[in-house]
Amino acid sequence: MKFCSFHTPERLAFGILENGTLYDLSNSDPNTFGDLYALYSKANRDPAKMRELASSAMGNAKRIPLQYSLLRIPAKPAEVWGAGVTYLRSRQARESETKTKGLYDYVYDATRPELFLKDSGLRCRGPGEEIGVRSDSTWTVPEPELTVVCDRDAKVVGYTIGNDVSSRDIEGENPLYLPQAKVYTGSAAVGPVIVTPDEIPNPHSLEIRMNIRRNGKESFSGSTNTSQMKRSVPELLKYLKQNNELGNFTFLMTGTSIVPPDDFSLQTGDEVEIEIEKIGTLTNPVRKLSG
Ligand code: DO4
Ligand code: MG
Repeated sequence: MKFCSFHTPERLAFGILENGTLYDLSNSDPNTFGDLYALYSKANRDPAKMRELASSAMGNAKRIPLQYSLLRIPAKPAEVWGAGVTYLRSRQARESETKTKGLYDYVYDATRPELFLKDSGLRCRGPGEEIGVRSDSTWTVPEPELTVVCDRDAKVVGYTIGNDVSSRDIEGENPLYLPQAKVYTGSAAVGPVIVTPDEIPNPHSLEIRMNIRRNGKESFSGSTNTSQMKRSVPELLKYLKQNNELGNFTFLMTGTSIVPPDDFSLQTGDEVEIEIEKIGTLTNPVRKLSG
């Protein structure tokens, strides 16, 4: 089941995307279906019960043909976390960009993964919304990442697509600048839907593709598969939840393995399209920030 949020002429609706149709569940019963959290609470935090409630409401739901521009962020993240250097390709890219050699080689092989707080819920964008490039960065790239949505016990609620937009020049200058390279206005995007785990029994075999368009033409494209990830989703969640209060719903980006060439940097007007098998496509325009 693919949960989503979308605009209707009346309000922001919550529902399901199935075969090109949006089912407006909140139209029938706003108490149960106001948003993903309302449904989750009504289902006593039981994912199977959530699906059961949602499927039984689909029959009476208002149906709207899908238009991508209607989609909004599928659920408000309590926080967005990132995992880093989970793929060999990321390790190579980080080691080549950094002045502090050896750190990323170390973390790739270490028992403890790299986890960082990407956003407290303020800076994360949904489908179609602008992602940012810092005004003081000359080398900024998108990072297409399978993103896990979990509850406060780190139980998986679903999967979505994440873009961990990052300033490679700032992190490359000094690893202690990581928060500035990773956390700023429009530095994250997630969506367009949250897919329940029954549709993705194995998150470690999903194709990921990224396309960047500039002036109407493809300027970069690349692909990978989550089977290349060194860490597992349960392993990352285990570290995320240890001695750490989590909110409903915490989004965890699981790391990148698609890296554009070193002379590529995002600029205003670019459009980043990330597709993950069984989830869909997340598209965001880019804007260089001022100030
Ligand atoms: O250490 C930097 C983080 C790397 C990252 O975000 C990734 O591998 O996806
Ligand atoms: Mg990343």
